[in-house]
Amino acid sequence: NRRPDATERLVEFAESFKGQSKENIEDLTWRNEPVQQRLTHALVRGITNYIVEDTEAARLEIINQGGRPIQVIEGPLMNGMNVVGDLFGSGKMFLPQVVKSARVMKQAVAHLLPFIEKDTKKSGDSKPNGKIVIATVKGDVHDIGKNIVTVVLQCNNYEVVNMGVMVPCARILETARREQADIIGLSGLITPSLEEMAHVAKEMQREGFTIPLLIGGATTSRVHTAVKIEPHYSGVTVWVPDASRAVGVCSKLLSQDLKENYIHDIKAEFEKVRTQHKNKKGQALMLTILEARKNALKTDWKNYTPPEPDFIGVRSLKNYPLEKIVPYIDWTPFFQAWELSGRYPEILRDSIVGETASSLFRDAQAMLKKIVEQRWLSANAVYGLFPANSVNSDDIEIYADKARTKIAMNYHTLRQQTTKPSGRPNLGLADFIAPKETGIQDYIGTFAVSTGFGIDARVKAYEDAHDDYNGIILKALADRLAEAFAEHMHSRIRREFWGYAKDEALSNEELVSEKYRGIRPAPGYPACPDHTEKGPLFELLRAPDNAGIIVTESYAMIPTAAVSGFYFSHPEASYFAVGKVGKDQVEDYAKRKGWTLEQAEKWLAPVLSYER
Ligand code: B12
Repeated sequence: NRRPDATERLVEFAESFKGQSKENIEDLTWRNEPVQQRLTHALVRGITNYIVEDTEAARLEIINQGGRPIQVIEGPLMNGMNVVGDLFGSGKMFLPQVVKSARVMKQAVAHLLPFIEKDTKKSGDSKPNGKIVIATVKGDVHDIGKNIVTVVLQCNNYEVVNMGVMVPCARILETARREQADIIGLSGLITPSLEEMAHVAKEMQREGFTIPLLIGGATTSRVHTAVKIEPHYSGVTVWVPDASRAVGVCSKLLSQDLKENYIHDIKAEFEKVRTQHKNKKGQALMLTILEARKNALKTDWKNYTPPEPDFIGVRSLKNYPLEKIVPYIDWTPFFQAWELSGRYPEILRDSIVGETASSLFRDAQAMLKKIVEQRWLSANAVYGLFPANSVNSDDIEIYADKARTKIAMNYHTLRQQTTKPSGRPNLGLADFIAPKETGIQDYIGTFAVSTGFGIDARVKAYEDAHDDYNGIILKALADRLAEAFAEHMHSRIRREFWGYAKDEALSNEELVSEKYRGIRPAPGYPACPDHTEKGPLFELLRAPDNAGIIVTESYAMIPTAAVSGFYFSHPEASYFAVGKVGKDQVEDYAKRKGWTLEQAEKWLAPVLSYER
């Protein structure tokens, strides 16, 4: 069995890092330095304890010299933030520290605001570097990345209007006009957002915008931006891979001296990317869908009896104990969210990012303890086990009853179509379910889990307290818990509910490296790139009623910290990427789904092997 003391071991492990960081030994000699040095020290080190006191001292100093409250920001605070910016820019400071610096800055500004407002003299001469309207596009609910970018830009004296998530195009453009924005920034995490970004670019063109458009978020790419977005907009479009680059990009785009050359270079680069992309396309060797189906995985169904689940139907678990989920957390992506690269736990001892990672990990552990003990978040799951058979090579009929007479869901899957080295199959998920004509009784599992209930009020409280650092930690922890919950439920499915691996005993490392029997592909992941399958999946599970999880029009799930998908039990079932698909498969898929070709091409846009 899994180690019952896993949580304790984790906490112990975290404890062992305590005291290693310099922050823990409170050296207060910096308190004797002049106010500018104290402010810089507090900003660089992310210390909020004395910030109001020091900001007030700086304000009095400036007022006594006949100055104005705004000058505290323009002078001492910006001097301190410039040091932060330089250290970050030169790789000597990392994202978690910068977000902590921002927290210090925001608290200082909050203290000054009433004085600035009262300051009767005109305060017009303070100018930010530029104004950016930033939003997660319609249908998408992810905002960790966008919020990190917002904080980093604000630290560098940009005014950012952060519009939140699921923002329709018209509102983004309206806001940009009203606010006289210098730049628009779009963020998106799931592939349907890519289409929405192209739509925004088209609308910007139609409405006569000329300001730069920034594109960012996990699913975006240089190639997609060059091929699918940039050609629609004659203003400049820039793809920004991470937060650390956002400042450099904005400052170049808004600099009178650098702008022209920079825009010229970007446009030339996109042109090159498009040409390369076009040439590469012709080279990919594709099979027809019929040939690909002939080369499906050959399974010896005659000598295989699929395991029968312990029950058939849907069950839900509400308010699931978080302490049972915590040991299943995969920590590596938590550090990735903060742009700290390296695997957990080695990252904590890394020579470059180790100290920052350890400090972040300590803060995360402390919050996780509160999340669990004080029930900050609650977790719901809904899961179902059903009789199933594959039909016509690529569809999976999921039956409502044991007699297999009533179809509860028709699960449509896609098949790899690129030519494989000899002996390697062209996989489709349907290969892992016994074909109907074999007469073999096979089964499939379905699930949706979320650990995001209750998060909004907590995040808002942090944001109201100008504490993005903890707000982002909380969201990232909720996401970790969602994945951990999916992992935990999958393990219970294998060991109990489906029960085909009753004796399984894997460590968390073994679970993370998928050493178990069976898979749990999620719509949107490479084995099943079509997000729309979440529609019938949610109906089958009655996920909104049974677990309180819903899907948006772009098939993003709310709460954000959610995962949904299917369970396959076959020993040969493996994770794979469908890759690019040909027009013949898209036409066939459209027919199976009852779609027009246009609809199919819209939803499968990221995997089309051809230009629409
Ligand atoms: C962590 C994670 C999650 C978390 C949520 C993440 C979050 N809150 O953002 C959880 C576990 C909840 C999750 C769930 C799902 N996920 Co997920 N997830 C990831 C993962 C592993 C990392 C993403 C991440 O957090 N990165 C860290 C953040 C900080 O980076 P970021 O958002 O990209 O932002 C940075 C930059 O992009 C940039 N940036 C971002 N926005 C902007 C905007 C501007 C203007 C600028 C300048 C820059 C900028 O700066 C940021 C900071 O550096 C990726 C895989 C990967 N390696 O990317 C998959 C991935 C994003 N997920 C994916 C999918 C499919 C899903 C699910 C749909 C799966 C499912 N069926 O359950 C669900 C959807 C959840 C929902 N509510 O709808 C796919 C999306 C691809 C696709 N086909 O759509 C990915 C790419 C995995 C994959 N390879 O297939 N996921």
